[in-house]
Amino acid sequence: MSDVILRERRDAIEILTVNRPKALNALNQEVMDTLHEIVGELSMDTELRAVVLTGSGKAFVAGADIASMQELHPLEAEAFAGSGQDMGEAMNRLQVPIIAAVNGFALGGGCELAMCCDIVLAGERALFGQPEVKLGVIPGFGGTQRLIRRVGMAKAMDLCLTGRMVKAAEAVQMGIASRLVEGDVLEAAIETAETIAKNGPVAVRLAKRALIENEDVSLEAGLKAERSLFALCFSTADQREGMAAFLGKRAADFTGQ
Ligand code: DAK
Repeated sequence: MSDVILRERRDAIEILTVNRPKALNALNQEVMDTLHEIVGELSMDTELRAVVLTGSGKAFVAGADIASMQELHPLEAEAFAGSGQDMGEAMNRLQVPIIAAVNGFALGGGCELAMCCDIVLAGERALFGQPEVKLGVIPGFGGTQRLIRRVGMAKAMDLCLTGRMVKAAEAVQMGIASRLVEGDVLEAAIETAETIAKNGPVAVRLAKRALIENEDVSLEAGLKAERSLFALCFSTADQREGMAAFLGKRAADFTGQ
């Protein structure tokens, strides 16, 4: 089994660590294929409640692997970008939330990978950026598109055209990251995952779906989808348990049914 992604299970939470610290966890084909495969495996895991994604050493992920991209033919580059984009879509389709613990550099493909996560926690040493133009290329794993949606055109242009890095506080203020964490960002991500794991499992999955699947639709279509997913909650034991527990002034014991 490849060790480019380390896996640790803590009850209902899976912790994934991109593990190529000598190359600042740069994404080569092996990392992307392994991550994609793991996400596929996790999609069948009914006990899973949340995933945490982080990097070994001083980087989250410092981008796509420049050494393995250097000699790409345009069609190979298209396939490489395609596999990165597919991996991102698989992360979005995973029903449970993925929390990025950004412990250091999140550049290029690393920033794009963080933006494929549902919650992005930025540690004090986190640095985000899309420096591809410095290498004579543009973001290829969805960076331009996900940035526009997260931060708007003006800021997306600034980041993609200058290639400058932004620190955690600015990344939060821009909307790339959800929250700045002082102290151990991985522990904060695990705590966030544990908080999510205590909530109604079906509701968490449906809330992620309501947000992800309707980002690009009209308000009217999004509200319609939300109504249907809200109604679906009322077919679950979790809804009955959650409301009964509240009214009975006790903690809910959700079964994920
Ligand atoms: N790829 C490969 N190796 C990398 C790397 C990367 N992205 N980033 C760092 N490394 C390696 C360095 O080469 C160095 O290796 P050794 O020399 O020790 O063998 C080691 O990691 C440590 O890096 P440094 O010595 O440079 O460490 P520093 O602390 O001094 O600097 C840094 C850290 C993050 C500022 C610096 O390493 C850096 O600027 N790295 C490159 C960051 C970057 O440009 N990232 C974006 C990569 S481009 C597309 C598909 C995808 C993409 C684009 C198009 N299509 C096909 C359309 C995506 C592109 C990218 O992500």
